[in-house]
Amino acid sequence: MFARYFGILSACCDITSSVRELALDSRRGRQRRDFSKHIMSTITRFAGIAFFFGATSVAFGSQTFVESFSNGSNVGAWHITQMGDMNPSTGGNPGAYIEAVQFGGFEPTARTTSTAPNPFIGDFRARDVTSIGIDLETISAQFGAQRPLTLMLYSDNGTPGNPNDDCEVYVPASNLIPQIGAGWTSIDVPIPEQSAVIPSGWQTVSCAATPDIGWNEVIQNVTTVMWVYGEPGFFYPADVWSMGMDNPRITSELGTAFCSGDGSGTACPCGNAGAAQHGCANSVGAGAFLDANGSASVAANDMTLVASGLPATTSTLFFQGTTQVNGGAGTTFGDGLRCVGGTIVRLGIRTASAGVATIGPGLAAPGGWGAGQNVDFQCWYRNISGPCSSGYNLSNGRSITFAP
Ligand SMILES: [Ca+2]
Ligand SMILES: [Ca+2]
Repeated sequence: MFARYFGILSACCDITSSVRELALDSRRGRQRRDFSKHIMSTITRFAGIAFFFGATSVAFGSQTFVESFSNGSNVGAWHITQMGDMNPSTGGNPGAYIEAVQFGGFEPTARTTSTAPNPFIGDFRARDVTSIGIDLETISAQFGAQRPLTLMLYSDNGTPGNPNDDCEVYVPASNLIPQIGAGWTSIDVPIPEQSAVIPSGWQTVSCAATPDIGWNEVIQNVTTVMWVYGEPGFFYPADVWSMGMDNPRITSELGTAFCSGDGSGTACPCGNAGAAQHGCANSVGAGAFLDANGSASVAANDMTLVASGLPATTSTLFFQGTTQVNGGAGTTFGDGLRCVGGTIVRLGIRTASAGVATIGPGLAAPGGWGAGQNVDFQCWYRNISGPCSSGYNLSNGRSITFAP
């Protein structure tokens, strides 16, 4: 039965191609502080960075870039005091880290200083950035500090020579900065980058336009990331600090969802629209979601495909193609949309467990990917009691451009 349906699938040939590429758009920034507003607290603390590296995680498709500072590496040019920073090889979390000792200041800040394209800055919305994190340690201070940590995203708004249109958004932590002698503290903040309005708990600083416009400006063109010891709008006494930073990190979705049953493309066959980025609704909810974990590296060959929102124990066929059907909008097929066309490769059939099916890693050989190649993925699954009574449905598509 699978083969029969898949025969229909692979026989279809409405082909257009849409290659999506990440665009890192960064420009030279200028630091400016003009804090004026009180704030709320929404930073979410996870147990630690192990959260992001859990190989068995299936709920969050993602890739995380981490700067460990080993062997002198410092992507993004992270600094605390810039000129006075050191790079010890031990004592970090673990290994090497950035340390600044006995420096005076009101609000110590760990920040990126490179405006050349790098993983920490750019268009967070286009890249589907989902969280930013860091490990911080307060080694010593004269007075100590009872103040929150704040994540700030700064944009020069595309005009590095004109500070008048610069804009910042920030969200403070509910927790305080790492206390003296408490060791390393890991903090991760979700980034609601798809929100069209400024998310709850976030504020803007110095933006010329409304907070919603400022949010959209910054999130699509971040030129500096800052972790600030303090809360905007408050005054703090100068102190003499020793502190360290390690593992600044940024997590984004792997690949780009397309051909979703959420109304953004072709309408679902029987009015069964799904949730944002998901496939069309099925018998158990708002559609299946195809995501990817691992990396887009062909050499690492560690990408896995994860389909969630499936009927509990359904059979799921993962497949790939070379083109996106109907310009990426898809065409109706069964209870869902057919998204992937061109040269089809079946990657395998998996039985879902609790509505989740996973395939990979090790897919590079069967998939035949090469560096620079864009591949489109989708999954097809049985849904006997589905809303349109065809007996089967599909996930959203996911487009991934592979790297060496
Ligand atoms: Ca380290
Ligand atoms: Ca500017």
